[in-house]
Amino acid sequence: MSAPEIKKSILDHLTYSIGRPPSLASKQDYYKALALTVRDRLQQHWVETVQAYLEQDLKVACYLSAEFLMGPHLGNNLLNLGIENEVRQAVKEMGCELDELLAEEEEPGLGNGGLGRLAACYMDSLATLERLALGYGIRYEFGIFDQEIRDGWQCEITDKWLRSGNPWEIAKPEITYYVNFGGHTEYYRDEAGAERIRWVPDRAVKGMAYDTPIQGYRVNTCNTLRLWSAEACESFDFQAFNTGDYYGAVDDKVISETITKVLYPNDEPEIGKRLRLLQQYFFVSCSLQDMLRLLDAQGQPTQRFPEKFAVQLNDTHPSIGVAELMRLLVDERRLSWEDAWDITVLTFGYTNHTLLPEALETWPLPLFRELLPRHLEIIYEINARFLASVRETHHQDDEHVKRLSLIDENGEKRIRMAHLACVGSHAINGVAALHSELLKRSVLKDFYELWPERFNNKTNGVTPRRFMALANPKLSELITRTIGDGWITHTEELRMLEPFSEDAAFRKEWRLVKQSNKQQLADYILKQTGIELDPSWMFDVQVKRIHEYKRQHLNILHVITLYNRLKRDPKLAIAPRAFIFGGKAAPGYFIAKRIIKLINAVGEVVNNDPDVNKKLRVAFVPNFNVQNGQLIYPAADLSEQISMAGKEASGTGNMKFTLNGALTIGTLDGANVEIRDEVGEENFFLFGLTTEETLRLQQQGYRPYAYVEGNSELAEAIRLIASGHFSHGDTEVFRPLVDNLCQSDPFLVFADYADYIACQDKVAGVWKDPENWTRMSILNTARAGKFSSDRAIREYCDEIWDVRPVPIMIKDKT
Ligand code: GL2
Repeated sequence: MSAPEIKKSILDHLTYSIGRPPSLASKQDYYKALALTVRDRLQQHWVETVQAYLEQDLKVACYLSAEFLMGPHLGNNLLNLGIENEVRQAVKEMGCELDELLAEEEEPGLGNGGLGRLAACYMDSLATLERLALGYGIRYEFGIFDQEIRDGWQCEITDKWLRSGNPWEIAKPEITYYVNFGGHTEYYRDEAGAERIRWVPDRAVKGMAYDTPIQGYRVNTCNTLRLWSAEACESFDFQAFNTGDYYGAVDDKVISETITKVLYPNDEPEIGKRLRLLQQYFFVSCSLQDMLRLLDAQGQPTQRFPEKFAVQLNDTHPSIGVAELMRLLVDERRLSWEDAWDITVLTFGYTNHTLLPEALETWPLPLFRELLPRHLEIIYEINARFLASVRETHHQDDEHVKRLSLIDENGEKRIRMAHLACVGSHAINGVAALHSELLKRSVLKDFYELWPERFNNKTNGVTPRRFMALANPKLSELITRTIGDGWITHTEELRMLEPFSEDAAFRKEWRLVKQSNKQQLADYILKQTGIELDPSWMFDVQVKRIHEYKRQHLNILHVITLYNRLKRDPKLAIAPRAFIFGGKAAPGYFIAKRIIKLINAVGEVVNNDPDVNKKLRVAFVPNFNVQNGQLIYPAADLSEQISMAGKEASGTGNMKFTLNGALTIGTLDGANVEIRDEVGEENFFLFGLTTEETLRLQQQGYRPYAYVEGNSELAEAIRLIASGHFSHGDTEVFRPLVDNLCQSDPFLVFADYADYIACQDKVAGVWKDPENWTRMSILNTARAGKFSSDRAIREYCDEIWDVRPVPIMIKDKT
């Protein structure tokens, strides 16, 4: 597509789609007209991709996820189509700057963090690797809240991402499904006289599809992200309307539409809310009905379902799908239980994303019975057959059987969704080597002993398109100029950079790129916070959700330690550092919100104290999201991956930093272990207890206060926080945090403090030798190829889904 063609299309869209003469058009209008221009192009690829699916007997990967954290579409689509230069020129001729139009896009924040962003990276890789795929999820009207910082505290602002419309999606009112809730079940006799069960629901909502095209990088494959939006079945209950109950009549509509209103903003812990279960069932039912419709449309028998669809459960959130597919096959399609079960298990794969016990989803039985009475019966039946087979073939004792059961009978009875997912899937995986091993040893041990062959590891990955080529154009240009552009789709080629780590001229260019990225971030931070950062300082960055296990408070204890050292001796020669934090806390997470307040409070004191602020600064970047993440990862020197060992399933931010040449200070947790293996232990700053050591320490009876007594720097830091030094004399505000650490410290912050500080001192030493630091930085990028989502998706496709590449030909390029 040439610049003149693009220009013409933008003008056409201004006139015909938006209805504004160019002289009156705002930046937002231009952005939309450009987005529609790009979308037209995607649609051509999309039609050909769908055509290929219809003409050939192909298998599709269906990724079921309650979250898709896509990030802005425009920049990514221009990159993947390879038309950025033409577009830049076209809009310039119309008096616009492309960067200004890019800034007009509201980020679709339909996810909380790593899990939702992983789904988005996987969609990018599936299309780029030319694998047919459908992403199925929820079109939340309000995504993750916008975070503002007021007086150091997090404030949550409703995310109205749809307020100016969404040019990337296409509403498909013809693709709708009914989803039932509530009511009861009853026996009846079918035409042949056989006794069957039917569900008599007392409510229904309609799910409508909104499709977003997902374009692969420089290929013709364009897949679909299909998000479901809930609507009332009828606008009014006319019965109620006619009898004068107007408000009662709209009530049903209001309740139905509530289902997809808002994303639950909790990153990990279980919430157990009724509306959340409704959301899960709603999108899963729509998605499975959609697959069955596609199967029928191709004239395929139901038995072929697993040959046509590989359905991946992104955590347990969609795991009700196991019971729903059984219901659709047995009740609606009248398959035998045995046939339906074979189909179900062959179809599903389950990815576990967390070991945190409080995050493992369970639903109270009464709630389940009230909303999904038929599914409860089906789960009972699955459980009865499963436990009978366990008793029979594995001779398990009662205790064992109890532990395996889909129903937790300790206290209030609850359905264990992870167990349902395990029983209903032929493949079960963790998201990093360590995590997959720990799964087998802890939460899923009994299932591993039963079916070791179902367990496997799929280490996470991130897309190098968005997180390198798009986010870090300068580094990408340097790399491409040096080793060619093959790395964008074959990140293992980054290895070719290794010898250049010994080339002083190359190192200088590498440093200049980093410097320029840091300047850009410093400008952004100044604008957002008023805090000035010097790009020649070390940028020490921790961005991720705020959670105790991720230990942002360990990081801030290091800041306070350096502050104390400088206060004691203002002439102390320490390497100047900017500590940059970012991340949202779940609105109801009391301690996490106090950690944000502490970071800002320490920042206020440090940044305003002339004794220290020439060597230390602290900035909290508000509203960490995909968009500003793209500014942050390329500007980091040091990546903080300091979770307590055994708690972070994988992490994916760690990979984004490494690919962009940051060095990591980290524990042996999640994918850090593999990052260190790849980049070499000499290029990684390791500290902290191992998983085994944390378990041992906690078993022995951990006494956090002993560590305070044994370490004067730690004692001083804690004393300062407690004394109100960072809170204008207020000794109450941080008391819950201090008490929690001193009395229980569930994530072993104190136990790891001394080793962390020693390691940070080592970091500071290495930083003093810029040539060596740069050498290490280059080697980090060069050896991080494994962490591309392309590698991860190839493994899923080859080892779990059996989904092959299908090159798409464009027949009629007009
Ligand atoms: C998470 C894990 O915490 C994180 O370590 C992992 O990288 C991602 C993706 O696999 O999944 N699990 C989870 O519930 N959330 C995550 O980010 N929210």
